[in-house]
Amino acid sequence: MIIVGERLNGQFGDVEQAIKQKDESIIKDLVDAQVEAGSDYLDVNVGTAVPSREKADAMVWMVETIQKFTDVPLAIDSPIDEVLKVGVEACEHPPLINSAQADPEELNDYIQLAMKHDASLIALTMDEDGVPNDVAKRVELAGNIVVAAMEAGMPFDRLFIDVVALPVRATQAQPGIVLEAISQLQGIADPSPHFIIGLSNVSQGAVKRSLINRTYLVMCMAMGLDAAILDPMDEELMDALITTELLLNKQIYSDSFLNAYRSSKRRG
Ligand code: THG
Repeated sequence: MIIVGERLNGQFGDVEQAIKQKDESIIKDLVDAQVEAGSDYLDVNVGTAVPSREKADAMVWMVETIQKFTDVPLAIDSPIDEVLKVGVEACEHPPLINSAQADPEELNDYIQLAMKHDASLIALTMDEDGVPNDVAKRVELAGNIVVAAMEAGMPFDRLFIDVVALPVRATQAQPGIVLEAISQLQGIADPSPHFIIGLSNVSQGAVKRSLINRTYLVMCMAMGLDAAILDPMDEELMDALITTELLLNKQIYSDSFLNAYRSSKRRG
């Protein structure tokens, strides 16, 4: 499982404060904890901590600050073209670009950006009409994404298709639709692209968030999800993730399988 740590996001009060006050110690603590917990990438999103015209500067500050404390690659997360591009430029290691929508122009622009930086790319199965309500449209958009990557010569192991998880509290049929889309997309290309979601979206506004998140993660992994943006500091969530990998025969069983996975992920 490819783990993208979600916590360096200005949506969270502590990170919002860090951005506003340029407080490096808050950033360092979240970097250390997420790296220790096994993150393969750290998502970087300025959220709404600063007004739009200051978001590009805030992104560069976050990227430069995080890189003082870790070599783990970053997932540069912004819907604003300029903020995303300055974030990618500031990266010392090839990042994960988060994200492109499936409209041909934006998709091709971001595929080129990824190729230029040896980066990976998250492409969303949504377009100018928004997030599709059904499985068929998500699968169709994923097809467009795969064709665009193929035509640009982008290796599929650097392509992450995001089937876009939505809050169960708002639209109760959506989690099942996402599961079905993940299932139908297995085998779309060989070698396969990765399949990713922003896991915490599913529990937004709900109670028992951690329980909802870990239950849904297990279901998605059973369908073929192999990457997720999540809170790696949620220990019960990580236990469920590791146990699911074991039950899917992706980890060797030993009595210490939880510890074995955690030490195999730990960086020096
Ligand atoms: N796909 C991709 N990128 C993404 C998402 C996605 N990036 C952002 C988001 N979705 C994933 N990250 C988060 C981060 C925080 C929350 C959800 C997803 C979250 N925040 C709290 C809330 O909204 O209730 C607020 C913070 C708090 O708890 O104080 O849940 O889908 N490619």
